[in-house]
Amino acid sequence: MKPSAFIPYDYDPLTPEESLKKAQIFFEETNKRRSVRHYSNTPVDEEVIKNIIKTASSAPSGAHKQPWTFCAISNPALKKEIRIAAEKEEYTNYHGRMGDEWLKDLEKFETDWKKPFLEEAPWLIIVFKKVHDIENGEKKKNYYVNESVGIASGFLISAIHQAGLVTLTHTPSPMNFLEKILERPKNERAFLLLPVGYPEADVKVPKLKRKSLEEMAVFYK
Ligand code: IYR
Repeated sequence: MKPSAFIPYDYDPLTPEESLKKAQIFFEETNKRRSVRHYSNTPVDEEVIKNIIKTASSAPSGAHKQPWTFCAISNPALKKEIRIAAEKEEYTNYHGRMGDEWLKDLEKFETDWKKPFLEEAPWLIIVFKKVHDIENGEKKKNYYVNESVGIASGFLISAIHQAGLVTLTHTPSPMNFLEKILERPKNERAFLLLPVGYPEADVKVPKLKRKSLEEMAVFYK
């Protein structure tokens, strides 16, 4: 296949002042995002979910392979099946598989093996990574799959937040039950599960402190 033709970049220039203002505003908005574990049953329009997913798929990826599939689930029976299977794994995780240090690190989040949000949230988005592609029955390489799908998941979380919704990065482990329940093709592996919806009224989140710039960045001038 020939490389695609180059086209002019659709670029909207900003003044340095506008740039600073927008960077500050985006930080303030993004910094308000929190992982939320309790959802209201208020429905979310499928069109919103479609736009959120399109944003995620606009992320950069190795050789522009876009090695991902986003499964959006609102079907209550399917959500229930996923909850039952996730709780089975999480029960084992919380009763030995995670180990004492891990359980201690999680104490402040008050999580446990029960995952009601998997049924309460109006949508579950499950991100699958494609370890390789299949074209006409032939294996085709994908590159930097974990990095690419991780970046797309970041875009997804930002899009959810921008749309006034909340989510949580849920990683039941192992996650291969999702491939079976959703009958995904052999080249797809579950990467991340995100419940999406509105927060339950008066929901509380853990009191956390984010690292200061000095603690997490180094400038070489
Ligand atoms: N997957 C489990 C445990 C868990 C692990 C980490 I690291 C967290 O930050 C939170 C939870 C669960 O979802 O409960």
